[in-house]
Amino acid sequence: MTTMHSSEQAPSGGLTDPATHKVMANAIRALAMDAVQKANSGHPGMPMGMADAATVLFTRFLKFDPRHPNWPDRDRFVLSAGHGSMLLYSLLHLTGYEDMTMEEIRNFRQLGSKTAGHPEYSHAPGVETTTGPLGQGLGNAVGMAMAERHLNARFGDGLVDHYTYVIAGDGCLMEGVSQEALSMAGHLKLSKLIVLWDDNDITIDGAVSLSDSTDQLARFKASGWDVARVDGHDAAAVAGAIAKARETGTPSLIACKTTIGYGAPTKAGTSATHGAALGDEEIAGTRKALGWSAAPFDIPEDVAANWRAAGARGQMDFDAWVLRHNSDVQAASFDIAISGEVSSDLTAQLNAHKKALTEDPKPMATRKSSGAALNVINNVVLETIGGSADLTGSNNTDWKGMEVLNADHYGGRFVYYGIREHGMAAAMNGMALHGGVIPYSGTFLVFTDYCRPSIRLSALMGIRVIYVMTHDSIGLGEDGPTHQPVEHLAALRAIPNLTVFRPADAVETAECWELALKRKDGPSVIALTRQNLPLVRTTYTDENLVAQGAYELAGAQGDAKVTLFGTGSEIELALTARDTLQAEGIGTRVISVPAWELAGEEWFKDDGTVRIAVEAGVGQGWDRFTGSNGGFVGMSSFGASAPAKELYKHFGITADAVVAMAKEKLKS
Ligand SMILES: Cc1ncc(C[n+]2csc(CCOP(=O)(O)OP(=O)(O)O)c2C)c(N)n1
Repeated sequence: MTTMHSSEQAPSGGLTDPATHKVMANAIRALAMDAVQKANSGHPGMPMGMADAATVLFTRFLKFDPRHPNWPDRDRFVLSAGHGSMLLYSLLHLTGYEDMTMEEIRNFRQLGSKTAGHPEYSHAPGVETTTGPLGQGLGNAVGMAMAERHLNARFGDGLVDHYTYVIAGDGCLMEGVSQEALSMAGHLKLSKLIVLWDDNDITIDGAVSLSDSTDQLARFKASGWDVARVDGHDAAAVAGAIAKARETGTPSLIACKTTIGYGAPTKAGTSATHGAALGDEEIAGTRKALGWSAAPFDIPEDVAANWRAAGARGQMDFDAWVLRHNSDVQAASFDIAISGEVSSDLTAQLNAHKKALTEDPKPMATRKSSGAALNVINNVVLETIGGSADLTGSNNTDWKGMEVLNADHYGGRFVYYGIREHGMAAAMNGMALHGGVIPYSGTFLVFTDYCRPSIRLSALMGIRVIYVMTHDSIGLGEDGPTHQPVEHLAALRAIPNLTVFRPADAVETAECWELALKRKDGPSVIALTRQNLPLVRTTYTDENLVAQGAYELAGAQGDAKVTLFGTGSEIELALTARDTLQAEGIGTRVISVPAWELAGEEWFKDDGTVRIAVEAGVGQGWDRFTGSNGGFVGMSSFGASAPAKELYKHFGITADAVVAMAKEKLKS
C-alpha cells in the first residue's frame, strides 16, 4: 500500500466545475497563441489541443508546490512533446512559479529568457528536463519512474512516493526510442508512470496516416501497459482515466483524442497550427470561438485566482512531507542522496585501491580495471545504479554482491537494460534529473552512436550520467569493423560539456571513475579496452593525475626533443617508442592524455619539440596538442576483422611507426 496524500483524493470545490475548467484551459490557449504570435515563432497547436487534459492534470492530480519546486517528493511532469513548450510555460506561470513571470511569457523564445523555444532544464524551476528531440522525454520519464521506485524501496513511502506524468505526441510515439522506453517500463511494471498521448492525428507533414498506421494502444498493451482512450476535451473523462491509471499495477497510456489548435476557426485540426503563429485574424476568430475576450497576456482575475488555487493545492502535502521528513530516521541519508554529494570516503577507498594495484602490478584490460574500481565504489557510494545493455560480462559494470533492480525488487542497484542503448541512455538522463541516484551503464563504444541523442542531452543539461563504453578500438579484434570504433572518440569529444575519459591502465581507470562520480555538472564517457594493458602508473601517488587532463607520464632523459601524446592502449606504444628513441640519445617524453577536456592550455603551446600523438582512432582534433607541424599515428579508415595484434600492425599503429615519424620530423 502506498500512502494517500491529500492531492490524491477527490478534488474539492470549484476547479472541477466544467465551466470553470473550460475558462482555465482557455487561459492556456490564449497565452500559447499570443506568445507565439508575439515571437512570430513557435508551436501553438499542441498547447491549444492539450490544454484541457493538462488543466485536469495540474488542477486535480499533479502533486507539486510552486513555492518548493525542488521538493524531492513532487510528482514529475515531463512535456515530451517539447515543441509545445508554451503549454508548460503557461502552466508554470498560471500555477504560481515565481520565476515564470508574464514578462517571461512575453519574451518567449528571446535571448536570455527562461522561455526558450523548447523547454530547457535549469532555465526555470518546474522544467524537469530538456525536451524537443521527440521521444526523449518519454525515455527520461521511464528513468524518473525507475528512480522513484528505487528510492521508495530505499527510503520508504513517507519520503518517496510520487507519480511521473508525461505528455507525448504522435512524434514521440513514432520515434524508435519510444519502443525501447515503453517496453522497459512495461517490463519493470512502473505503475506510477502515466502517459497522456496527444492523439490528434496530425504531424508537420499533415495527417499521421501519411506515414503511420500503428495501433498504438495495442503496441503499449503488448508490452504490459494498461491503456485507455478518451475524448481529450472532456475533462471528466480525462480525470476518470487518470484516476483509474493511478490504481493499476502497470504503467498507463491514456490516448487523449484532441483537436490540434482547438478553437482556431479555420486552422484547428490541421497542421497549419502545428508550428507557426496563427495570425491576427485567426487569433481574433479563436478568441471569439472560445469566448475569451481578455487582451493578449491579460488573465482575468477570477481565472488567475482559480489557477493560483490549483497551484496552492500541494501546500498541505508539502508541509506534511516536511513533518514526516523531520521525524524520519533515514532523513539524513536521504538528504545526502538528494544532495548529489558522493561519500567523502570515496577518495580514501580509491587511493587504497590504487596503492594495492601498484604494489602488485599486473596486466589488465581497462574494462576489468573498471570492474575492480566498481567493486570499491559501489560499496562506498550507495547512490549508484549500474547497468548494461546486454553486455554485462563484457562491460564489467556489475560488482560483487550486487542486487538486480527489477519489478520484484526495486531496491536493487543493477539494471539489465536489454538491447536498448538509446532507451538506456534516455532513462539514465531521467534518473539523474530525478536526483537521489547516480546512473552509470555500459555498452560497446561503437554503440555510443545508438546513445548519442541522449548523451548530447546529458551534456546540454549538465547532468551526471556516466557512460561506460568498452571495446574502445581495433584492439577488440575479431569482431571486426562493425564493432570497432574509429571516429567515436573524436565525435564524442566534439560534444560540448562531455568529458571523455580514456585511461591507460588500472590506476588511471580508478582516477577517471573518481572524477566522473564527483562531476556534478555534466556527463562522462569512460572508454575502456577489451585487451590487456600493462600497469604504467607504477609509482603510487594519492594525487589524482587524470584530473590534470594531460600529464607527463615519462620525462625525457636529457633535453626533450620529442613529445609523445597518447591515450589508453596506445600509451604502451608511446612508452616503447620513447625507450627506442632514448636509446638513440633522443630525449623523449610521454604525455598521457586521459581527458582532453581537462587539459590546460599549456599543452597546446609549441615548445620546440617534435610533437606526435598516437591513438587508435581518427586524428581529428589532435593537432590541438601536436600543432600543425606535428604528427599523428592512428586510424584513417574503418578497421578489419582479425586478431588485435595483427590489426595494430596492419594499420601501422606501432611503436616503430611512432619512432620513424619522430625521426623523420626531427630531420625537417
Ligand atoms: C527527433 C526529432 N525529429 C524531428 C523533430 C521535428 N519535429 C518537431 S514536432 C514534429 C512533429 C510532431 O508531431 P506531433 O507529435 O503529432 O506533434 P503535433 O503536430 O501534434 O504538435 C517534428 C517532426 C523533432 N523535434 N525531433
